[in-house]
Amino acid sequence: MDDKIIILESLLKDKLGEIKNLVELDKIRVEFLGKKGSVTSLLKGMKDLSNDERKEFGKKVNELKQSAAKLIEEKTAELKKMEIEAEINSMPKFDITTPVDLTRGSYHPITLVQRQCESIFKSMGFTVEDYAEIVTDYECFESVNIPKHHPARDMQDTYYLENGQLLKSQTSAAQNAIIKKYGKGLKENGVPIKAIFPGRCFRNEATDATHENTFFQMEGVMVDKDISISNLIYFMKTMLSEVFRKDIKVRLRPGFFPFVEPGFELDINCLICGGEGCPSCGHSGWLELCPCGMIHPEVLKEGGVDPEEYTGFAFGLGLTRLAMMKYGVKDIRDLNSGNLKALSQFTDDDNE
Ligand code: FA5
Repeated sequence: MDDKIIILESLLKDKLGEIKNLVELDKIRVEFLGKKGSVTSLLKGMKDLSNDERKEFGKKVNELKQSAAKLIEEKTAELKKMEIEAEINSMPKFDITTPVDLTRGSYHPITLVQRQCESIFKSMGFTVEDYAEIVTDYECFESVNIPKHHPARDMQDTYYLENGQLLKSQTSAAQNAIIKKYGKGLKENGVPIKAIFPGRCFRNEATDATHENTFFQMEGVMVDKDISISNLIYFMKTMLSEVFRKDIKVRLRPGFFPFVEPGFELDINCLICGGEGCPSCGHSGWLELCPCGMIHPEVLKEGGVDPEEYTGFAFGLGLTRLAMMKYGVKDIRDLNSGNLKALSQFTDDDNE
């Protein structure tokens, strides 16, 4: 009987030396220590032994059980350690000393034209203002002379939140706040209101080569005594000649916006087709770029400025379309595509 104990112990050691993983180890555990395992079955042969022999043999079988359990426990720890090391070795290596590729980042073309326009207007004494993207109905429409149910709202369907707020459909949503903010300085110190406010706009409309549901505009306002259409035209001309640095054809035609009177559409001759007509300009040869006009007296009044004493102009430049024209991007949707290969080819040479 003792021989059987010695043989089993050496067999267990041999098998433990060969196995490579925890699944195999578990099979061996069951084979030796399970209810029907070899160690347990040793006890079955004890019935033929005398009392003293049975006592002695039972003690030895228990010792074998304990030593087998210990050997299996040690093997379990060894195999777990090996598995963790193998997992670590299979992970991609991160080398903190690898040099950073500084050439990767680049400014988005819309950021480039926005910065350029900001610097042009700053050099002409305008401040640059930031404004919210989520606004109230009052800010976006009512404060700029578009009361509830006014048909002009149909041209600017947008996205509404459950609390009644909305994603601004035009940067004109900031006009009232800007006029209020700087109106005090105008009245008390005679400092003209001169501000631009670029921002992201949203419209619930079908997209095509010149229309996106998310796009950028840059609004500008100037209010002072004796501001006229001549001032408006001067600033528009200066802005366009600085942005393009070459002669470009523009046209000014009447346009209706409830917050200006008179109102104009300023169109740019399509720089993609040279005015011949193509999908980028809706085959008309012209692209609506920067509607503008003289601020409506009601809008000045709503901002706390007396329209009898002061006048002003406002414009709403389509920054995304400006980026299209400046960089020759044929389809506006490419600008929101996130395609880094396409978007990283533009430089900020103009923003020195
Ligand atoms: C307006 O949004 C007026 N708030 C502009 C304005 C401001 C007029 C101040 C007078 C005084 P309009 O909806 O036309 O107007 O948009 C202005 C410009 O934003 C357009 O000429 C165009 O360049 C750009 N734009 C409008 N809708 C889209 C669109 N879906 N995708 C890309 N650009 C757009």
